[in-house]
This record gives sequence, C-alpha cells and structure tokens, in this order.
Amino acid sequence: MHYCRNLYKISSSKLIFNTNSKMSTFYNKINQRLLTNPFYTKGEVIHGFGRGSKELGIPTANFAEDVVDHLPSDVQTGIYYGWARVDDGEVHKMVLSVGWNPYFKNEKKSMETHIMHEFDADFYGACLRILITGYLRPEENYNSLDELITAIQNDINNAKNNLDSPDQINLKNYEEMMTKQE
Ligand code: ADP
Ligand code: RBF
Ligand code: MG
Repeated sequence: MHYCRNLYKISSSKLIFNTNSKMSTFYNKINQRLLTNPFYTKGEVIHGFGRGSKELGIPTANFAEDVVDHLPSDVQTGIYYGWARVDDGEVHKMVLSVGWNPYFKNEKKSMETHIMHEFDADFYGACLRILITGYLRPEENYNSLDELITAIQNDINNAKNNLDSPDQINLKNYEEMMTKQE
C-alpha cells in the first residue's frame, strides 16, 4: 500500500443542499457550487519556495506540482477557504491560495494551505487532506509585502467567520475527511 498516494481526480460530494437560483454573480455562483459540491483533494506536504512565509506568521503547506497540475479546469486561481486535516489529526479551518502568486511573479502554479492551528512541529512529508468549501477573492498583486500580509490576515478573518456557519460546519464531517488515512 502506498502512503498518501497523491490524488489526481477531485471527487464530488454526495451532499445535497438547497440552491437559490437567484444568486447570479460569479462570487455567489462559485460559493453556492462549493457548498453543494466542495472540492476535495489530498497529497504529501512538500517543501515550497522557502520564502519565509513562516517568519511572516503565515506558514503555508505546499502540495506537489502533480496535484496542482491535476486540478480540474473549473478550479479558478484565487483565494479559497475550507477544512484541512494533517494525517489522522483533527480537522481545522484553513485558507488556500491557488495560482501564480503575482507578487512573487511565479512561473509555476502553486497550491498553498495555511491552517488556522498552532502545530507543535513542522509536518513535511505528512498527508494533507483539504476540502475547499468557499471562495474569497481573486489573486492580486500588491505594492508591498506589508499589503500582501494585511490582505492574507483579512482572508484568515473572513474564512474563520464564514466557517462558523452551520452549512460549513456540516461539511467538516465530509466522508473523505473522516476516514482513517492508511
Ligand atoms: P515552505 O516554503 O517550505 O512551504 P513555509 O514557510 O511556507 O515553507 O512553511 C510551511 C511549513 O510549515 C509546512 O509545510 C508545515 O510543515 C509547517 N507548518 C506549521 N504550522 C503550519 C500551519 N498552521 N499551516 C501550514 N503549515 C504549517
Ligand atoms: N500571493 C499573491 O501574490 N497575491 C495574493 O493575492 C495572495 N493571496 C494569498 C492569500 C492566502 C490566504 C495565502 C495563504 C497566500 C496568498 N498568496 C498571495 C501567496 C503568498 O504570496 C505566499 O504564501 C507567500 O509565500 C507568502 O510569503
Ligand atoms: Mg509554503
């Protein structure tokens, strides 16, 4: 058995929610879609760009290129939030950046998860499972690192609030997140 085989096909939820067809903006549409049908994926935590996100107080666990390359085409670049689980630990709130990090002019698309939890130690090599349940905003370029950090802290606050809603808490029990990781 492979430990934490990287997942290439993002599965769809069997959960059913009432949808409101009057919601029509892109933002509402994508959020309605994620609540009804969240994106689930998992993979090994690898070393990222080493830009010192941790020193900025926002460590981000990076997925390998092959997981990023296999995202379905309808997962647009941008900033998302949802639930995360490291190996068989507890399920925590997370924020996720998917894209090119314009501030750093990346040539490779990346997927970085910041988990809202204080861990005792790093977890490179661990299996990270994430469930993407909401969309916050597109990726932006910023004039300074300070502005980027302020934007990310704002994302973290918005995500924390949104994840307190009953629909979001429901998704915490998503089947693939609950099973034991072999
Ligand atoms: P890298 O460039 O290697 O991704 P970071 O500075 O972004 O380095 O730190 C990411 C690493 O920090 C993760 O791979 C993980 O091992 C560790 N880490 C500790 N706490 C967290 C957290 N709350 N969220 C995400 N990663 C964390
Ligand atoms: N990088 C950008 O260039 N533009 C962004 O708008 C942006 N938003 C982010 C939002 C979140 C929640 C996270 C976790 C990262 C974001 N990043 C963004 C990526 C950031 O550049 C990367 O994590 C750096 O390594 C931080 O030092
Ligand atoms: Mg990182």
